[in-house]
Parts: sequence; structure tokens; C-alpha cells
Amino acid sequence: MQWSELMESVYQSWRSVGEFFSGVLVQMSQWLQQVIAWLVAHYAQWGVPAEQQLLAAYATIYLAATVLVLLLVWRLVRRRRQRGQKEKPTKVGEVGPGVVEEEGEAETVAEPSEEITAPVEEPAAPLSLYDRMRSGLAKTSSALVGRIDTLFTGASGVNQELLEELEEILITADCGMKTTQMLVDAFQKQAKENKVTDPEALRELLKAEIRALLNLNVAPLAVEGHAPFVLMVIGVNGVGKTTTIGKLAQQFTRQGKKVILGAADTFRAAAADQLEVWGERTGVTVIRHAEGADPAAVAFDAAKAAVARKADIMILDTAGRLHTKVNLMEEMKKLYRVLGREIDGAPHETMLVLDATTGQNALVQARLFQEAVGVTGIALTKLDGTAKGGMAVAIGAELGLPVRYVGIGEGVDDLRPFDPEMFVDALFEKR
Ligand SMILES: Nc1nc2c(ncn2[C@@H]2O[C@H](COP(=O)(O)OP(=O)(O)OP(=O)(O)O)[C@@H](O)[C@H]2O)c(=O)[nH]1
Ligand SMILES: [Mg+2]
Repeated sequence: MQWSELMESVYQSWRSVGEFFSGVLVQMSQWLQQVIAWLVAHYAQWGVPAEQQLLAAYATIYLAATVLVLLLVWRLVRRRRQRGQKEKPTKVGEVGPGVVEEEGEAETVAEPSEEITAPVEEPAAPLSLYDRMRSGLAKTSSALVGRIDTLFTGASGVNQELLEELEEILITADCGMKTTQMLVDAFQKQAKENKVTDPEALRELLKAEIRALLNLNVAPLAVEGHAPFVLMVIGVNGVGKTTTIGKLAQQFTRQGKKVILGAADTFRAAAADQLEVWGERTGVTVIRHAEGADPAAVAFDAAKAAVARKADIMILDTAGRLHTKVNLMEEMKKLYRVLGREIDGAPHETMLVLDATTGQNALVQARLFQEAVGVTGIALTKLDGTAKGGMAVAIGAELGLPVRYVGIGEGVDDLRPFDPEMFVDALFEKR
């Protein structure tokens, strides 16, 4: 191709591009003129003086264009922000309040130190209570019910071998010796009497026996009878006392109840700080004193505040660290004395928090506290982190105490009033 031909074709292409854009510009200016004429005509109809009609039309177009541009910018920014949130990594340690760690005698509230990052999951549809329970019990279910299913499917009737293996499975899932014996005896009796051999029917039979055992000690916490209702929360270090109190405060507040929290764990300032974080989240007042102060003095002030402010519920956090049973008893006696003097019949509930992951050790703790201070109910936490969920069955049968709440995760709604029906259904649901 000749040089002049090349230049000619470049010139032609530019010319056609230029013609296209000038055509567009001409068209747009024609539309603009039409819009201006239309606006002017309307302003004339609305009685705008002739010399201001054109100005008003231009102002209207200017305003409309500005709004349009702003809308476009807003949409762009919103889209970018949404994309940024999907991609943003989160620190695992940021999820909840400080995690309490224990090393020898030193106590510290651990900073959210691990820089572990996890991708933020796509927002999922909120889980129903049942689904939460089901997923919280997943580990126990596969360790307990999964093994039981395998046992029943491979068995040829209810014989000694099957019963011994069933016993072993129940004990491994921390159902406790006494509870396991009760369950196995009842199961054997029912299977024999009703001549049950089919694996599915055996499964249903065991499920019914566990449900019956759990139903023996059902008693949800009823806070309505007293105003204020005083709930004292006790338990050893790190079992989840403060977290449970925080969740309860939020749940009661949502129900429209007025809550006051007392930080009677004065062993370390961080304990009261942790409670304050929950208080701020919920908008609940936290009564606290300086580190090392007398817990009974905090209880006194919290009780006074609860009465003065007409609170429905006062929840007292206590220290998990008391070296001997004598110390524990002395401390508790003092707290009982102070609370009882300020509020009739207080505390109305002494709820012991037990960590399900500690298995049989939790039962030992429970017996100690029961002897020392008189427990009236149990909150069983961290069921989601263990295959030892059989604990929930053991508590009622071994201690004769009602499980008031179960913790199946770190979220506020993961603390649930204990419902044996739902618990057993979720545990036995086929996965
Ligand atoms: N997965 C899971 N974690 C829980 C549950 N309940 C509490 N935790 C966690 O257990 C840890 C200890 O909880 P805290 O509430 O500080 O325990 P505490 O009994 O007050 O401890 P001290 O104040 O040291 O006596 C925290 O990281 C909580 O988030 C639960 O139901 N499931
Ligand atoms: Mg605490």
C-alpha cells in the first residue's frame, strides 16, 4: 500500500469517527433544546416571568444532571464497598471478648493475638434454633449416635455383646457410669419385653429412654416470681461464666426486661472489663469496683442499684478462682448474707456453669460446688466443641440438678434454655 493511500484511509477513519461524534452532539443538543423549550413552556404556564423562564429551565437541567451524577457515584461507591467487605479477611481473635488464659498462678486476659485470618463467609440465611442445636451437637452426634447406629445395624438382636458395646459407647460420650447403667438396663428391659430387634426400632427405643431420663429434671429458669430476680453465677475459671452472663443479659434485654450486672469477680480488673464490654453491647449497667475489692461490697452495691432502678433481673458474676473449699464457702456465705439482706430471698438462683469439654471433671466440680454452696441449676457450655455431649444427660441423673441452659457456640443466640425434646431430636437426627 502506498504511503498516500495509508494516510487517506487513516484520514477517512478519523473523519467517520468525528462525524459519528458530531452527529451524536448535534442530536444531543437538539434533545436539549427540545427539553429546554418544553420546560420554558411549562414555566410560562405556571406563571414564571418571561425573563426568568430560560434561567429556570437551565437550573432545572443542571440540578437533574447533578442528581444523576451523584446517584451514579453513590452506586459505584456502594458496589466497591460491598466487594471490599466480601474480600476483607478477619482476625479470628476479634470475634468475642478477651479469652481468659491460665498459666500457673498468673492470670491474664489474652489479647486477640493470633493473626490468623479467615475468609468472611457469604451471608447465609439465619439458622433456626433447631438447626443451631443440630450443628452444635454435631461432634457428640457422630461420636455417640453414629457409633450406636453402626452397632445396631451390624447386630443380630439384643445380646450381651451388644449391651456391653452400648455401655462402652455411652461412657465414652461422657454419659457417666450411673446414667449409662440406668440407660442400658432400661433399654434391655424394653427391648426384651417388646421383642425389639430391628435396628431402626432399637434406635428409637434408646432415643426414648434418653428423652425420658432428661425429662426427669426439666426446669427452665423462671425469673418472673421476684423483682428483682437475683441470679448468682458460679463456676471454676474459664468455663464461660462471664460469656453466659453477657448472653443472658442480651436475651433478657431483648425480652424487654431491665437487667443490672454486678462484677463480683474482683480478682482481676480484666474480669470486670470483660463484663463491661457485654454491658456496653447490651446497654446494661454494670456495677464494678476496683481490682481486689471485696466481692460482697460489689454484691451490696449491685443489689442496691437493682432495687433503686427497679430492675427485673440482677446477675452477679463471681470469681472462678478460690483455692480451697473453705475459702469458697466463706466467700459465698458472705455474698448470700449481703444479697439476702438487701433483697428478699436472694439469690433466687445459684447457677453453676460447667464446661462440657471437661467431661467427667465437670461432674466432680459440680459435686464440690453443690456441697459447698448449694447449686440450684446448671448452665452447660461449649457443647459445640466436644464429643462429650452425653454430659447433658449425666447431669440430671447423677446430680439431680436441672440443666437451665446449654451453650452451643459463642454467639448470643447460642445460649439456649435446655429443651430435652429438641436436644434428643437434634442429637439423633440422621446426618
Ligand atoms: N464454643 C463455645 N465457647 C464458649 C461458650 N461459652 C463460653 N465460651 C468461650 O469460653 C471462653 C471463656 O469464657 P469466659 O466467659 O471468659 O469464662 P469465665 O468462666 O468467665 O472465666 P473466668 O472469668 O476466668 O473465671 C471464652 O472464649 C468464651 O467465648 C460456648 O457455649 N461455646
Ligand atoms: Mg469471667
